[in-house]
Amino acid sequence: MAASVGGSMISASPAIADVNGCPEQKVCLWPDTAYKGAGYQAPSWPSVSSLKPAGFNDKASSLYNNTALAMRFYQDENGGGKYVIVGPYSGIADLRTVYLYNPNGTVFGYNTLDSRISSLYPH
Ligand SMILES: [Ca+2]
Repeated sequence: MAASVGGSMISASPAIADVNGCPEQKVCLWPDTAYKGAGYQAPSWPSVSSLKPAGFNDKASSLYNNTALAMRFYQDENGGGKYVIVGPYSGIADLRTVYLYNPNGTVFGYNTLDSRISSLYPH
């Protein structure tokens, strides 16, 4: 448990200022590209069946996976629809062009996942 964060600005809001604000072992999403805007930290790890309760459904334009697991980010809730795989401790600064897979695991190819992510699970 982090009791204090020296030198960092601490806000009462869960919003995350930038990619450096994404805590260890968390997944973070931002409404703008390049990890900008009022970011959102996934409340449960390692999966979120729906981003709707958090008001972040179909909003992410960039994301960072600050966990040791590869993660899948899905177009639909409950792991449905096309998805992108993001490796451990890495992010996607612009979701407008990503390498997508079909629900059956075959390659779909490059397309947008911008403002479409609805759920996330470990790969
Ligand atoms: Ca969606």
